[in-house]
Amino acid sequence: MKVVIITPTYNEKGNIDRLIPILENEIFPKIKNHDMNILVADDNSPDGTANEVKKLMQEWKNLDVSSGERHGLGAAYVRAMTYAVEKLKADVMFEMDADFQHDPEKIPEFIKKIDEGYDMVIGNRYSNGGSIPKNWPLLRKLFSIVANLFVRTIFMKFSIHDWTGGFRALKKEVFLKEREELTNYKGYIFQISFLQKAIRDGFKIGEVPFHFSDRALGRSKIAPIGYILEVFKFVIITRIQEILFGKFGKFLVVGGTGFIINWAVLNLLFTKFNFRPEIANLAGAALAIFSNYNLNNLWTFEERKANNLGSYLLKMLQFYATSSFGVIFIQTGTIFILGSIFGRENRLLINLYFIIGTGLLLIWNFTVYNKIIWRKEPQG
Ligand SMILES: Nc1nc2c(ncn2[C@@H]2O[C@H](COP(=O)(O)OP(=O)(O)OP(=O)(O)O)[C@@H](O)[C@H]2O)c(=O)[nH]1
Ligand SMILES: [Mg+2]
Repeated sequence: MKVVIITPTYNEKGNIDRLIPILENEIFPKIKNHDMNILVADDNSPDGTANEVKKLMQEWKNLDVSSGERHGLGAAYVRAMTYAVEKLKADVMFEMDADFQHDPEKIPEFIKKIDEGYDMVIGNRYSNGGSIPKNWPLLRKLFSIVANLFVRTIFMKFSIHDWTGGFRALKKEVFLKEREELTNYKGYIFQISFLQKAIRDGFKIGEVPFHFSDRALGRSKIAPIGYILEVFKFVIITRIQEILFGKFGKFLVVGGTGFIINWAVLNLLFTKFNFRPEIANLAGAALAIFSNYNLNNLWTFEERKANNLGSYLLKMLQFYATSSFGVIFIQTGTIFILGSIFGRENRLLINLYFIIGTGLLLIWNFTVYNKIIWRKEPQG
């Protein structure tokens, strides 16, 4: 397997001078079964980092540099990973900072995880023995921890602890699949975005805990306030899109078609066939629930749909029961409770109760559909 360690640099001359010999002389000899290489992703650093690398390239044939204009960390990674895959024929790539915050001694552990079948392996600073620098100011520690907790919570992905770090190993397939979209994330946000897309597409993610040291030499390139805002915006927007264009969005569309069916049948039976409106509505609602059930089964929960007649009928029974319970106890119950507290005189208030009740009904229905009727079967 050809492994390329990509290290992005902007004015890291003093660090890269030390990092390369350490990798070449101390780390690579320990890794016997893989072809180890280094690619420095430099953005025309004014301190001459690239020239330094070129000098070292005369000594080591497995060392290369990808130079370009500075458009941010993410842009540098996309450029260098493209070079690594297309020119160097890499099978596996590493992301690793040049400033010794990422302990090179950990590289074999990442490779072991890749060998075990993980597609992307994430360095983890927040659990199982991973840590951040003790001497960091409290505010920086707090930000680092809170930001990662925030991402995990909003994405509801608690099993992955470190979203913002840049010590990672990944198979080339992960990069090739996500490359197109990643060109939109040019700065540090590249890291969260890459991981989120890899998870979304079902790649297998592993973690390696490590101690994140303080920067050895040189200056930090990150602009904290801008980055915090970017993280916040990315995570919130991505989550809303996931919800609206995911199962919940489909569920809402199905609900909308049910509403139209209910309304159309009520009007048809009432005006053309002289049914009593109550009976016409019950017929419309029953048909709407039937249609909702089938659309949810075939579309919203497509990959968990009933696979035989027994399960189709059982799910349908559960669906009718859930829907009726929701309308009677959740939606109507909300209107009753709010009416008892705030009064029933005002039409505007009644409509407000209806909207709140319907909102709760939607949450109730979706939760039962998702967690009970069409629950994910445990894997394995
Ligand atoms: N090519 C390139 N590399 C960059 C850019 N910005 C940062 N880097 C490199 O990316 C790595 C991480 O950046 P750092 O500035 O160390 O960010 P940080 O680790 O969050 O901050 P510190 O803890 O202060 O070091 C370093 O090796 C930087 O030289 C960039 O725009 N282009
Ligand atoms: Mg750093």
